[in-house]
Amino acid sequence: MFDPEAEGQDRDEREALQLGHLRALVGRLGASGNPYWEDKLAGAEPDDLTSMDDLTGLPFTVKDEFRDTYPLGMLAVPREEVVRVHASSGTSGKPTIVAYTRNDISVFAALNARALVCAGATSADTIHVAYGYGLFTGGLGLHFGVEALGAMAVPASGGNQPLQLSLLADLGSRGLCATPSFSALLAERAIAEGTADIRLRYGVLGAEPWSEPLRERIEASWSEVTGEPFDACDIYGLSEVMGPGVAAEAHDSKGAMFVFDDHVHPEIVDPETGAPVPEGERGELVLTTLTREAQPVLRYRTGDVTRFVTDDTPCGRTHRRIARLQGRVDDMLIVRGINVFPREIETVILDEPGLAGAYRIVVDRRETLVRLEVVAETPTEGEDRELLADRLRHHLRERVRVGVDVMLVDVGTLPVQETGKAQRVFAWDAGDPRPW
Ligand code: DLL
Repeated sequence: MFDPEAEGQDRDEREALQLGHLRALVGRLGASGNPYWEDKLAGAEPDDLTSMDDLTGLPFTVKDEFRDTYPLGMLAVPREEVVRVHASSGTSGKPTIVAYTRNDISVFAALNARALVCAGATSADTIHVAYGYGLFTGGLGLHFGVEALGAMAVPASGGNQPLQLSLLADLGSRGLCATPSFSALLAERAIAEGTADIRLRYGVLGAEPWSEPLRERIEASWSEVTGEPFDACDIYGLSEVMGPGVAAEAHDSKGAMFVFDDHVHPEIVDPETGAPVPEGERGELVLTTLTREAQPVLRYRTGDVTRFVTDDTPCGRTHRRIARLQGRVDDMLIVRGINVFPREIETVILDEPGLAGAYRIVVDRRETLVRLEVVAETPTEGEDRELLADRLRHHLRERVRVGVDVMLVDVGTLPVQETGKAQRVFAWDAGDPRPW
């Protein structure tokens, strides 16, 4: 562990700590002099909070509030105390700006250091950071985490695969921080080119949804490159709350992530009603920043779908765990009344050995009745390709419970995406060309 005292803290003690932080937060927000916070708190006082359950008496925060107060209307400290901003690229309109005080940056770094250690990092390691550097929180977030750990950071950022592979080999990096899709691309290229001397042992992979079969594929590919085992571990976070390092998976208890809940408190609610879901059921993750100074959020609706997991873990960390993310409330596809998560489709595609791995999901909305199509690359040809398409159609129907059309194309047909989050789902509206 990076911070054994905090990460292994007794649960009752942690709850007392959380409550203390929450009360202090409400006190600070009330005294901030910012009308946004006065409205939000609607007179709530620290003394109203006697247990963490009382948090549910406070209102939710939604993404639009960042837009409405753009750029810095949610600040809870004087502007002079802000030492950095990041921004998330929203799909339309202005980006969301997030601000940090010096202390926020040091917590951000420490939580990323925890996430790195969860994946197997030590202070002696060289760690290659291939998340984008800049306004995106991924590059600088993990970078400061590597430095807080005392390891050596290689700030490679995204793109330029040949340079990335030679740096990985020359500097002997043991850790790779990247999106899962970019990590898969790099590993496949290293295999194709027979790059020697890569010594990677673990990945800290996140920023986009990824399935278990993609994990298996990434682990097997890097193992093929290095001849040693590789742990691909998940890391979760979002700009509005801080960036990466909100939650992370440990290499010895994969499948669920520890939420660093001494700083960020998780709830899981029914996305329709906002009420807490019964323990262990799937719902929308809601996060409260307990210690953030510059721009805290109270009960932020992440839009991400997960559930609490209570299995025992061998490492001694006592944080609450959440299942790896299922998808987003808003990118859940509703096809002929059935809810479909793109990740379930990915699971079927990557489980099929005849496919090359690259794929797109097309939501064809040209007619009233929405049609779902999977376009996937395969090296097979002729009759074998027909058989493969039939098998895939059958497995998709079994898994997602709606008919999915399948179109198989030659390897190299779909455009390769080297930077940013992988885009897998494309809408096809009337009048548009085919979306690739
Ligand atoms: O993606 C922060 C980050 C950087 C996380 C590097 C992990 C690694 P945003 O750009 O604000 O921040 O996007 C946040 O991305 O609400 C999720 O929908 C999605 N997301 C992030 N991590 C994961 C993950 C960064 N591990 C949004 N699995 C979130 C699935 C993820 N989805």
